[in-house]
Amino acid sequence: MLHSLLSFVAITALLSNSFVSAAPARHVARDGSSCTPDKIKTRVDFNKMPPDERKAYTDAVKCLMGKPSNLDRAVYPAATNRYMDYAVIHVNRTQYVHLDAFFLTWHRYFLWIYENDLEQSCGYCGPFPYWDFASTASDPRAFPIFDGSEYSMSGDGIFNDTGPITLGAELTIPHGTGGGCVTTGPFANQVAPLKFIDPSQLIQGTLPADAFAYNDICLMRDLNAYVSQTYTNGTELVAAAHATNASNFEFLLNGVIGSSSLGIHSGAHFSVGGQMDSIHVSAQDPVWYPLHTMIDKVYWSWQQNYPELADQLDGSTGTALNTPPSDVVTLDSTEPDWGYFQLSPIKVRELISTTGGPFCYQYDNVIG
Ligand SMILES: [Cu+2]
Repeated sequence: MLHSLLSFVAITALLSNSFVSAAPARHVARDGSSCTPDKIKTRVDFNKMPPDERKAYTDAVKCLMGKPSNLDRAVYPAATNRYMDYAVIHVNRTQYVHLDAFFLTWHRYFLWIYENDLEQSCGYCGPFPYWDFASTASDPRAFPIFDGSEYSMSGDGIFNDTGPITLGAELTIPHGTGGGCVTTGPFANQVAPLKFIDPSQLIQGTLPADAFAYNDICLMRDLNAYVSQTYTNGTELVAAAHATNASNFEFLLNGVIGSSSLGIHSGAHFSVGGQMDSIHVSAQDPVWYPLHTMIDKVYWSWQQNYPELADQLDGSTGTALNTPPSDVVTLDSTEPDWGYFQLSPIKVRELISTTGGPFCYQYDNVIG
């Protein structure tokens, strides 16, 4: 155990250094004080966007995939382009920003950086979409987002029935309708070079030694209506948007890892399958962004419904399952970094409001 902890510290230090030496980002955070009604941006449901707007969004994502990486390819062979830089940074910070008190605000800012990058690097000027996975819970394949057309986020993986999927000692789910490579839509035959990292890695607190190696693996999906009907339906989302406090909210979102209590967040991931089944490497699938924007919408809705609870944290620490042990996170804690996209340290309290600090956005409606 000591050995693995030490190597984890060493790997982390090595990675942090190479982030610092990478080229600076072009992204400039906005001044929250200037977030006036005429400047605020509104995020919308992908399925309700007109087809040409959906395509403009996926075109911008593909544009990012065509931009060079700013990471050191010797350290991060999987960072094949700027889009993959985000996925690599997400893997690198996974232990610090999941199943802990940084989860909601760290991801909120990660999405904001990505949204701004689509604008500034790829000229995207449409709205930033979320995937309302409650509205598609009956059967995700039946909606525009996964219909596999050029106006979708690509479809299901090709069918490969490998039997029921074991997600933990207490949880096995039926196989979905895919299981193989994604071969339709804008992201057909995309390579997802970060190999699968098992969520149980969070319990050890380490990354595999070859976590950032390049692998010639296709993007895979296994859309799963059983999972969406069970874990991401409208009742579950309304309950979360009306959680009585931050720890109850966190429980409804994230459940208990390894148990049959999956929660909305993991439920949404497992309803897509493939790389999305890995907390670490899931950001390789472009649908990760609309999915996490929906998680942020649930968070925003809860904050809107209960303004008096909006800046409450759940009392947990700054590491997944408190591994390695860390301090309880407060509003004055400094967020784990976002690699080279971060220009200066940011405190949790700066990321609580979507119309303060660096942010200036809202959602088209409140859940609840
Ligand atoms: Cu994440």
